[in-house]
Amino acid sequence: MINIVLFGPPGSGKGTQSEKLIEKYGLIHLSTGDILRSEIANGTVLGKKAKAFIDAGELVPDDDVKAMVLNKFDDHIDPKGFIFDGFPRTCDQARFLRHELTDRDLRINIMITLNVSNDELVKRLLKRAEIDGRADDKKDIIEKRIEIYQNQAETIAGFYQKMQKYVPIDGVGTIDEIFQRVCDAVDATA
Ligand code: B4P
Repeated sequence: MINIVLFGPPGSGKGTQSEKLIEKYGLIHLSTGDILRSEIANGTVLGKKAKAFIDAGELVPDDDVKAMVLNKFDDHIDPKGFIFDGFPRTCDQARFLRHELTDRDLRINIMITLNVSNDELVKRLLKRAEIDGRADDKKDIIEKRIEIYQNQAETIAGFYQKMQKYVPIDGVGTIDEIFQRVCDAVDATA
């Protein structure tokens, strides 16, 4: 069983690399961003609450995200493992994940951080905005999301460094080049 945390700033390619990892390793994809967007599309109570935070480039409150993860988690205790994409994003979420995994006799094998320069992130997300029209992919909101990420990044990296699970990866290059780097890191944990 492999459990992977995929971390990185907005637009670093977490979702993109997750799709390829799922295909290769047969893992369950747990993307808090995707779940939140689906809650919004379905007009649920959580979706209505989350929309205001996401559109403003802010993080959705920890308690809402944790409850949502717990639901998804218990639906799929898959022997092959999980990709936690965009989760945890705060220290509270990181502690919660460790606690819930330990309770189930599971653990994180590796935490991968995709490193990409701010200029490249803005460029990618503005390009995505042209295709997807996501409300949070506007220049000022993107900059705010990057700033929020940077405020949390060191603490989260430190959390996984202490557990000897932290692996930073250069997130610039072709999607396949980055995927090869990610796979090398994952395979090295096996
Ligand atoms: P997320 O859905 O996690 O998305 P993201 O950070 O915007 O993007 P990601 O890194 O997945 O980039 P992608 O592969 O799409 O978060 C959205 C919002 O939800 C957050 O701001 C927050 O409000 C909320 N949220 C989510 N999780 C939360 C949590 N745990 N707690 C609280 N709030 C939470 O790539 C971006 C673009 O780049 C794509 O267009 C892609 O095609 C392109 N791209 C990818 N790799 C590339 C490459 N190598 N070269 C060029 N372009 C590339």
